[in-house]
Amino acid sequence: MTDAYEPRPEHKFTFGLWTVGNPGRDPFGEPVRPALSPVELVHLLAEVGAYGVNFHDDDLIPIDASPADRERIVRDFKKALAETGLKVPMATTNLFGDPSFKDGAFTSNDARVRAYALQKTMRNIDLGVELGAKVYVFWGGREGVETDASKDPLAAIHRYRDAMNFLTGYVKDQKYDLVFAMEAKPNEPRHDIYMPTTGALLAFIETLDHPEMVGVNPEVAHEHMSGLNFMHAIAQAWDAKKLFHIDLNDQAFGRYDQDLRFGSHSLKSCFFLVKFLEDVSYAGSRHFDSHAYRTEDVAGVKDFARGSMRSYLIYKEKGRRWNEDKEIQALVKEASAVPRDGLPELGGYSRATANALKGHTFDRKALGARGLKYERLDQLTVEVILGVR
Ligand code: DIG
Ligand code: MN
Ligand code: MN
Repeated sequence: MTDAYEPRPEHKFTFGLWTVGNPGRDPFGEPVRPALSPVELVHLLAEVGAYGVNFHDDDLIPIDASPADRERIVRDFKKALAETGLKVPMATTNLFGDPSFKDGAFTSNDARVRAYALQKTMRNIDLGVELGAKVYVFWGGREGVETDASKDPLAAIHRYRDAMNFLTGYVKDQKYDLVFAMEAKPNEPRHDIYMPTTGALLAFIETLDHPEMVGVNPEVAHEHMSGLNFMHAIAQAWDAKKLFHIDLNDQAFGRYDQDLRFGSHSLKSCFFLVKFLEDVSYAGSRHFDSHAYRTEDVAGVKDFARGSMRSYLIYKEKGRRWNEDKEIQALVKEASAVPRDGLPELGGYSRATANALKGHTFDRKALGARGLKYERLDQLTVEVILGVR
């Protein structure tokens, strides 16, 4: 069945090898699905209509692969990309799986681990660029503590900054066409992860040597874990010109990282997120960092991938309907259409404006008495989402 919600390359839907390749292991159970090879995963993503595939170094090349194995794997991966036309927009390093990173990578107390993390990252930056990546993601899943007795947070921040500065220096030295996107998460697997939110990362990025090379890769689930409004985080990143990538999925508030299929739980927040991305013409990848339920077989994994893209496109259509709904737009306009009351023109500071404002008489009671019709506006919004408008 083909309809308006079929994925096309211009939608830039991407998945990580680790998402559709997730075997269904969880803290309480063993894998339920066979391990698929990167080549099989590329063909699976092509079959469901994805635009691109992303990878951690270890997803593609096992950490203990021989040089000959590495060469064969990369050759076969490139062949599958050529056969399917799939792109590789993003790459990232697994600095969280191997036991050597158990106390962090860039922020580890062990200088040898910090150095190994730089080596591992540089090597995969090389491979990512070779495969066409233009964005390199940094998720500091192990950059944190179980006890603050173990690490001075200032030392951790300085080490993080040193690592990011070294790696932007490497990219400049190599003359790579590559930007970095840092991804926040408040906890899991560490008890507390440094720079826990997108907002915290936006502040950290400004302290780097080359902040122009570094943006953010916000993930729905990770802001939701902190009980935050994800679309607001995206808007702030967009305003700061730092939305270099995005991890789409879904998540119940206050739970462990569920990495649910996009749009499957928080319908209203996903609606406003997609509407925002489309309203501002976000041109980056729509990357799904999520996985199928543990109940699913490989056919179910394809359902998960198709559903992720289809839901995005349905929300996109709902956003268009909201933007074109005459009653909704009239209420939106009315909310800001207020009498001037002789109010001085606001804008940049001037002494004249300050004096006029200080001298102005406000009818505070009238300001507070005004009904804003947001109940009606939200009801109409919900009706668009539910498909009755
Ligand atoms: C977790 O949400 C992280 C890892 O999946 C990966 O390093 C990054 C890239 O999307 N997200
Ligand atoms: Mn996640
Ligand atoms: Mn992610």
